[in-house]
Amino acid sequence: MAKAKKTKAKSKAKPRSKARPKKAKKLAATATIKRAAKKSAARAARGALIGKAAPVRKARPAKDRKLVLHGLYLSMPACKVGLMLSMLGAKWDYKHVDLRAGAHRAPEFLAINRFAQVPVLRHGDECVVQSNVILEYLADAFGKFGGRTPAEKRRIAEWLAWDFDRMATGLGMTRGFTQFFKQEPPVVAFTRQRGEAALDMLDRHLGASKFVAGTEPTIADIAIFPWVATAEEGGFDIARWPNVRAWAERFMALPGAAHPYTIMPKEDRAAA
Ligand SMILES: N[C@@H](CCC(=O)N[C@@H](CS)C(=O)NCC(=O)O)C(=O)O
Repeated sequence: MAKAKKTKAKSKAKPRSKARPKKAKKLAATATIKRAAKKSAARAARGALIGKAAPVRKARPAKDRKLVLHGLYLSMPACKVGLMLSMLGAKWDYKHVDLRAGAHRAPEFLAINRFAQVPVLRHGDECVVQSNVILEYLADAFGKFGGRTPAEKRRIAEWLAWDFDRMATGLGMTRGFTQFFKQEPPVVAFTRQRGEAALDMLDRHLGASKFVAGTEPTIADIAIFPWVATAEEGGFDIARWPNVRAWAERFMALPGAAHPYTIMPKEDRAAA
């Protein structure tokens, strides 16, 4: 009889343990999460009661955090960042990214830039991508070239948006199609016309403004300058736009400013 009971108990227990593991695991996990949440809420409450705030780590000053630019000297978006670093007087390491060899599609590069493009800027623990976003980031971090008032910052942001809309697709693409990726003539004619229209607009504006966003140089100038400095490689003769040319000369005279190819290393470099 006892044996029969045991067998019955066994046969009952078996299907239950077979059917439940997933559900049981889920329930156990939920219980663990709930317990952890309760514990941390209690900890926070205790801290609040005795006036203890969670410890806040003070960030080191921007100039003391290591800067590493991942780029390619032929890439004007990367050159914008090199130019900014140079004008900030910052020390920066440089990592050459060989786009032709597909280095930007390697898993370790994708881990720092999901868009698989140069530039990437590492600044201490931060990793920033998209050239104009990097310029804004650096202007904030170093308190230079970013404008002072909300109105100035907004004006600069307008120019940064225009820069990518017209300078990159006009001057940048025409240079790219002329030098690196040959395209059919109608495609090049389209981007060339776009570049010329952008230079017409910029020339009118610079006839009445010392720098792009006003009387002082800002990241708007830093974003636009590399396209103008290399415009000739796309077949644009900047002499046709005298105000742009005069502005480029004014810009080049600023401390740390130079032609992008002078500033950008061609291989890996550690800060001096
Ligand atoms: N909007 C991006 C554009 C960057 C970009 O176009 N980078 C090019 C080099 S100029 C690149 O990495 N191309 C590789 C690819 O797209 O496969 C930025 O401003 O950073």
